[in-house]
Amino acid sequence: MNYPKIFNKLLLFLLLILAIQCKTDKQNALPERPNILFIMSDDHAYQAISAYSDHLIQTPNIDRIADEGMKFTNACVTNSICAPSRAVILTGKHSHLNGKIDNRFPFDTNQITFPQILQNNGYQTAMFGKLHFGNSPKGFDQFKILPGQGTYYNPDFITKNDGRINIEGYTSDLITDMTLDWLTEERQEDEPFLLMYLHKAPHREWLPHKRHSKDYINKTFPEPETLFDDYEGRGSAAREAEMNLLTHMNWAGDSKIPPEVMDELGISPTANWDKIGYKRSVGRLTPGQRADWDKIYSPMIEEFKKNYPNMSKEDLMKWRYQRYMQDYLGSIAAVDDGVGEVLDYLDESGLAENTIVVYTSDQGFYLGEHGWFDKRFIYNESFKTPLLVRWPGVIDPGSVNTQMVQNLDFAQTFLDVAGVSAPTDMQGESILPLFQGDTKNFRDAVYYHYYEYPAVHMVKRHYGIVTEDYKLAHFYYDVDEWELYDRKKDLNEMNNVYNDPAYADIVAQLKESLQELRVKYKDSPELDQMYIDKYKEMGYIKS
Ligand code: SGN
Ligand code: CA
Repeated sequence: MNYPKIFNKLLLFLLLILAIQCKTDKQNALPERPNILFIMSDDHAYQAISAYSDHLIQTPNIDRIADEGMKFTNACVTNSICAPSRAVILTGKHSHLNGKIDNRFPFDTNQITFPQILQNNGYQTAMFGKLHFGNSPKGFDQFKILPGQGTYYNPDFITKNDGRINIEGYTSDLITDMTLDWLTEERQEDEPFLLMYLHKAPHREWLPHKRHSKDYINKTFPEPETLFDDYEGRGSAAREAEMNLLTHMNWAGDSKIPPEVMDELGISPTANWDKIGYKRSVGRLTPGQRADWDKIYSPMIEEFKKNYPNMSKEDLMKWRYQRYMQDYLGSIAAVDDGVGEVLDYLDESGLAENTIVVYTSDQGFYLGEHGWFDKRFIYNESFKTPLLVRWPGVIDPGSVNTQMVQNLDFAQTFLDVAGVSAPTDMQGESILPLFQGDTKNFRDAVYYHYYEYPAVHMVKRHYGIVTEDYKLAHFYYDVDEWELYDRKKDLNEMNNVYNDPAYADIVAQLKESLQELRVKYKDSPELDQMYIDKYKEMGYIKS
């Protein structure tokens, strides 16, 4: 049919209006007061989530959140260590302001946290699993938390209603069960919820459940390119850190060589808590659990006894890497199972539609990169952290965001999605616009500051600035060293180009921006010194 041209134009115009309308509808019509399921594991490296990289492990359930939601590839923390990260998440403030600069300083419980605000605004709140500090988290209608680091088997829990209890079983499964029980038995139909489901795994000492260890103990994993890094391209902090798989990982506590076998082979402990670590973890098993454990671990120990006398340093490093991966990845498998069960429950109960699901870790972790385990550094594996978010109808399935989001942003993001205004002294930025695909006007640089030194693993104090392209860090206290990495050209951060004249302009610009960030976030040389002085007061360092 031949319409006059004016009709075609009119039709085009109407279609255009309709398209614009649909887009604004999607941006405006946010579901009101959605539920928030915040899942966090402890020390879960993004390298060990198949949505990020499938060379080590398949995590099909965690991947569902990425497939049905958004994967953040540049999510990072402000201070790569457990308790400080959690304090940043709860308060929405950097460590130097919330005061929990390291694992040892107390957390000031008079501070306002986002769960308290949500609770005051009609959210039902619950927390299960590892918090790491305190024994009565404020702002929760219900909680069962592990004391301190918690244990892998037969854990104690500090509970809101029944004091301290002990439960027999595998901790990751128990935390999942508590979470599911709360959803089925205690959740109020007429209130939105904030549910914090916090795994202890895969934190050291990496004890998998037997349903996983029986397979993982026989697997062989690809080695990272930098397993034998000599740190030549970096500064003294990398050389002096005590995180090396060969020289600092515990033989008994971590590699699960029983103390008496160490003695038999003449292996010296790598630290004075090496053998204690084994007694504390494997020593906790019930006789039945221990029999299952021995059945699975004995062949590995026998094989090692046979081979050890002829192993070179290089062989030992490779062996320790495999042993580490078998237990570390094996203990992630139960986390993935648990996430699957909880996601299934959300589907079956119809809650999935109106629930934001977040999966993250308190920081990243080294899986043999640069020869290391542990975290702490501003370098990628520890500075970055996994972040996957699903929100049906708001976040497009399978989307990817590369922006510099931080654990500092959770508090304001959750308050924003709940329609509650955040206290003005919170320091993050809501990432809600990023969920909706609006990537403009978001920060392009983040601030980082690590303090716990001298202490276990001996990672020197440092602060720095990170953009999508560069990373500039200043190591201080017992050194005064700067490092610059070109994040696009040097993916493994092997070459400190701080003194390369080609980067002189970049260094100057970044130093200026770093100073601006220090001022913006209210950090300063005076605060740096104050926290050093506090270490002296507490006897952590000698004056
Ligand atoms: C323990 C671990 C360390 C780890 C810290 C902090 N040693 O001290 O390896 O860095 O916790 O971890 S262990 O032999 O006791 O396992 S954090 O995740 O809590 O920050
Ligand atoms: Ca941790």
